[in-house]
Amino acid sequence: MGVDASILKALREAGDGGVSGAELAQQLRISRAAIWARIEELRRLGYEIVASPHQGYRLEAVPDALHADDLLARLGPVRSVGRDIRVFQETTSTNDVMERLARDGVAEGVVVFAESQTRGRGRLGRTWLSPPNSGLWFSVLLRPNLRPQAATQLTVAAATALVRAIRRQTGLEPEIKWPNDVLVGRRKVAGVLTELAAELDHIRHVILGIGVDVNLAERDFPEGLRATATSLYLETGRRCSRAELAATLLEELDRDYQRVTQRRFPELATEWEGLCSTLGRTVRIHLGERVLVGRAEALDEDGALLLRTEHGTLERIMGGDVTVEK
Ligand code: BT5
Repeated sequence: MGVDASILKALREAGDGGVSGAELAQQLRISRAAIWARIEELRRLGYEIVASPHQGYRLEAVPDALHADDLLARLGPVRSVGRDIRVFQETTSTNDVMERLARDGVAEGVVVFAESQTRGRGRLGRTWLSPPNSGLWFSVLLRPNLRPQAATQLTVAAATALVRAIRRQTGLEPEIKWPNDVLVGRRKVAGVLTELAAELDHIRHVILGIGVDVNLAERDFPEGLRATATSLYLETGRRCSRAELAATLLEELDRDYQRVTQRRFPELATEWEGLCSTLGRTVRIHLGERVLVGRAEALDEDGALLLRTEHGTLERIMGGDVTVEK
């Protein structure tokens, strides 16, 4: 952990009691002058750090911005996801940035956030709305030892982690719409884009792109999305700390990723099935030109949806667009 992350962590742990410059200097093994210089820099970034002769430094308020050091300081112990965090003010798409890092051979677990995306995307080249400073738009690089067909397990992991993190931070009860949507009150609040680089028999890397509408107001959504999309702010009436949610989300994602890599997918699938509003319903699935109608029955061991068609056959579905009929 870097110096700024360690300072923020110590300030947070000290709470109202504060922590003296001398204590910080001793903990971090740098001079008090160096601590003071870093505190000045953090203040410049918008952290309100008050200094008093008796209590030392106290963290009064944090900016509503994403900072890599702050996110690292908030994060509990993680095995892979979030070991390395990078934040950009603006990118085309965080998945593009990650693709370049992946090709450069960066280790798995790195996370790239952007405050805004100019070409955020969904599946099949669709557009993902990503206005500045109001959502979480990020990508995670994974290098699992899995067959390419099992990559859907990671979308399942991401959706489940999203539900738990949103629940922990807001008390809302989101639902999963297979394969990659997280809904609150039937409106989409988050989506997952899983991009894969693979050989025939093994995955080279997976980029999990995750978008969460956190503090978007009604006016932030274009007319065409207002009926189908929502934000955590619109659902709770309260602004949510993006940094806090991001840290929670990375912790939950790390946990579910371990379940996938340690071959504990059945456990994850059971949790997912309890959260998924698509199961047990009659659905229409558009797979390019093909349309299938049937009952969504369960997930198989790769994370594919098992659909009992109107003709009684069982089909394994890996992707596609779902409309719930009844
Ligand atoms: C998704 O695609 O739901 C995947 C979204 C993944 C976004 C993240 S953000 C970080 C990373 N970098 C990227 O460039 N992408 C990932 P799909 O199931 O195809 O849904 C796309 C559809 O959702 C669009 O056609 C719109 O109808 C709707 N939509 C677009 N922006 C939205 C938003 N912010 N909130 C809710 N719905 C949205």
